[in-house]
Parts: sequence; C-alpha cells; structure tokens
Amino acid sequence: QHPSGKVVWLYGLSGAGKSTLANLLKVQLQEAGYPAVILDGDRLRGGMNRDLSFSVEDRAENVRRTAEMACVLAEQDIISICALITPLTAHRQLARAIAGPAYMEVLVDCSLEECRRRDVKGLYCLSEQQKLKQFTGVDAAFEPDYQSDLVINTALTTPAAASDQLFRFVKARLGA
Ligand code: GGZ
Repeated sequence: QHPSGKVVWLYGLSGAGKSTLANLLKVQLQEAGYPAVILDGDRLRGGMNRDLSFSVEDRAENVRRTAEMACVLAEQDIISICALITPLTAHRQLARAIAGPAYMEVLVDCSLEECRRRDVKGLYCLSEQQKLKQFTGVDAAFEPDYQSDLVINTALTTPAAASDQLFRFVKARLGA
C-alpha cells in the first residue's frame, strides 16, 4: 500500500506545455508538503535513455523505463510527475500497467497549429525543413485520448490556472 506515492503522467505534443505544467505542479505539491520529483522525457533522453531513438519501439522502451522508475519512487511515497509525449494509446497502456493504481493520466492538450506557432525549441521548423524525422504530430503518430483521467487545454488557460486545476485533481486523488 502506497498511500501518497503517485504517478502523474502528463502526455501531449512537443510544445503543448508538459514541462511547464510539471514544474508548476511540483512547486505546488512541495509547498503543500508532498515530496514530488519530475521525470521529464527530454531530460532523461539526455542521459539514462540516450540510447533510444524516436521509433515506436524505442518510445515504448522510454516509457517503460520511466514508468518503472516512477513506480520505485511511488513505493517510497514520492509523487512522480512524468512529462513524456507518450504518443500512442499502447504506450500509455504500458505506463498504466506498470504503475498500477498509482497512475493518473493527464492529456496536456494543444492543437498542432498552436504548438507549431509556439515552436519554443524550433523543432517544428526543423521538421518542416526535413531536418528532423519522426517528429510527433508531423510525421509520427499522436493519438490523444479525451477519456484520459484529466484533459487540460493549454491554449485556453493560463499556465497558473492549468496548474491549479491539475493540483486540485492530484490532491483529490490523494484523498486530501
Ligand atoms: C518528438 C522529439 C523528437 C521527435 C526530439 N519527436 O518538446 P521537447 O523536445 O523538449 O520534448 C521532446 C522530446 C520528446 O521526448 P519524449 O521522451 O517525451 O518522447 S516519447 O514519449 O515519444 O518517447 C522534443 C524532443 O524530445 N524531440 N526529436 N522526433 N520529440
């Protein structure tokens, strides 16, 4: 039984706002006294997962490793905020299967057009110039699921309001 260990799985397109939301949620949880850590896909791919590509199979392995890590942390009453694109329904099913009842799935929803407009890291531009292959939403599949436990549209809310909504959702799941 792990009463306060949870796995908050934020998924969505590159540029949808996963990392921003993860950072804001972490601060709110910590201020409320809950130990929380961020497992960010982009960050982990720089080290632990640097052997992985963006093929469907390697994305699954990326998800598997991250979910296993989150599970270990949940067993120690830590809330893991995972921020990975996790593009396919099968990828999210894998994360859910690993994390079990601790898992909560949050779609960080934002249209491709808006992500392209933001283009925080210039990746949409690179992909347009064919300099980046298998880019999610452009030439690699993305399957949003509007039945996810929570759906937050970051084009329609401020980061602060989105984070408040997410914080309330997680707190309710903690029974707090
Ligand atoms: C998607 C890519 C790609 C391709 C590099 N497709 O927005 P970012 O930059 O900071 O985060 C993205 C990150 C995606 O890694 P994940 O581990 O979250 O993806 S997955 O869950 O699908 O395994 C993006 C950057 O890596 N990036 N190339 N081709 N994102």
